[in-house]
Amino acid sequence: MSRMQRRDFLKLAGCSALGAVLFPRPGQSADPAPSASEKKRPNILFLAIDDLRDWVGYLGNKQVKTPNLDRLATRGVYFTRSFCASPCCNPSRTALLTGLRPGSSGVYSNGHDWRQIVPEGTVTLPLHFKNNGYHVVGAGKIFHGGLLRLSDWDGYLTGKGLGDEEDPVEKGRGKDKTKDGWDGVGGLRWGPLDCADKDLADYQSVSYILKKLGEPQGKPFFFACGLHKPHMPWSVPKKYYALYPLDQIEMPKVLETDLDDVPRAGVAMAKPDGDHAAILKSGRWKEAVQAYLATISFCDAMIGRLIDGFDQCPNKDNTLICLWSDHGWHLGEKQHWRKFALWEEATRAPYMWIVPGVTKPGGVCHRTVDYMHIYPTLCDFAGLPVPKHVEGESIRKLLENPAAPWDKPAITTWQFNNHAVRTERWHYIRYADGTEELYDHGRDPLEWTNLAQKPECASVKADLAQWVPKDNKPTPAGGGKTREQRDRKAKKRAEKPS
Ligand SMILES: [Ca+2]
Repeated sequence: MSRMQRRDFLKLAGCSALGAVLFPRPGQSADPAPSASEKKRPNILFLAIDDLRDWVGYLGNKQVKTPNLDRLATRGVYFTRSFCASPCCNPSRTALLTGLRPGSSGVYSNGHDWRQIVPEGTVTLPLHFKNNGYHVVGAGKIFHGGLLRLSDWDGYLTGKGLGDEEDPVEKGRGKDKTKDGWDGVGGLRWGPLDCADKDLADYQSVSYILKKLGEPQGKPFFFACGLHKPHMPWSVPKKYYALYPLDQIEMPKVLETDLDDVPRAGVAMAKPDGDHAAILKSGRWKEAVQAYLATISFCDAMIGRLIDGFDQCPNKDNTLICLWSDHGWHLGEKQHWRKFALWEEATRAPYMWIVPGVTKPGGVCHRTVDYMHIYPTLCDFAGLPVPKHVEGESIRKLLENPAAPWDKPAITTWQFNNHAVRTERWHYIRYADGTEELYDHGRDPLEWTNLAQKPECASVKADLAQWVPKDNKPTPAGGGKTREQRDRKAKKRAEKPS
């Protein structure tokens, strides 16, 4: 950047304090090569989406309408084989944000309070950036609901429904079906709402981050915006439902006998007698698919607002964007609904990076990555040391050149000692009881035929099994409940007349 460009940038930024970061102070060396501490560090816009599976236009889904995610994806590098560390909100986010895989932290489910469980000295991603001179601000769902630690942040948009509460009060989220405008089958909740976008919490999270982006910055910033949708309830303004007329919904391709070659441990995860049986009985499968699609498009509209606002932000040219969804979602494939399983639908999720000066527009990476690489990659770009406890490694080379060699599989863990290993061709699953599944994505992208028992696949399996995490902490005591949940339960019990 020339001196003139720097001056223009500062003027645009409306920020004299930033000069302290960019330029030597009087008395400091006039050497044009800045020292490490003076180097301009990139700002970070960290975007988390909840429960968005691979149903986005840019990954090839033909019916979903995601024009904003699609246009953002063209600006940098998007991944076609990106996988969560765990197919469940809390363990996925805890792994990504602490740098510890579920087996290393012992955080396996939504009830496990990471704040009580992770080893002492574990520094979260936001805290690490806060400790190293970044202005760290968040909104919405970054950590799983109720498990936010405010002291890790310089600022956070708090309040009911805005990321720090498990049960937000917003339209369509309440507990009363008639009054709160939702419908559904069993625990699957949805319904078109007669309200505006701004009545939903995600809208407020985006507005808050946009406001922050417009403010003068004295430090490099780390702004995190976590969108709740398309997490259930799939209750969004009715205009999003209107995008998907019921008679035009394309249903997921499902093989009725798909579970026949899945071991018992996998069938137990699928729970075919649960949500799927209820959906079949109700005859409302298509409506559920429509509702999920509508909610994705609402999420996409929020991403659109964010991009449009970001493009007006004075720091845009020195701000990298990292966008991820915490895991995928089943809509009846393998007679399974929701996440909570190790198959492709539950583990694959949208993931992209736009890094000024590093990624080139139109980059597509087909390498297998999981989210353990996010923490060290952000440290890499910010010039920060990577804390010792952080697993994973920087994917800078894939962002510079999406075709660069990469020999790491993506690894996903669900509950104690059940793991999936995904390479560009193979998907290997090993359950805690030792039973296995193996799918050849070269021939079977829908994972219908389990090859694990084929003698000719023994060596492939052995290669993949080497990647299965070996040291896995036991499930924490306490019935899988957070401390607050346990306290509440104990209080209730004490109040009960004997
Ligand atoms: Ca099958």
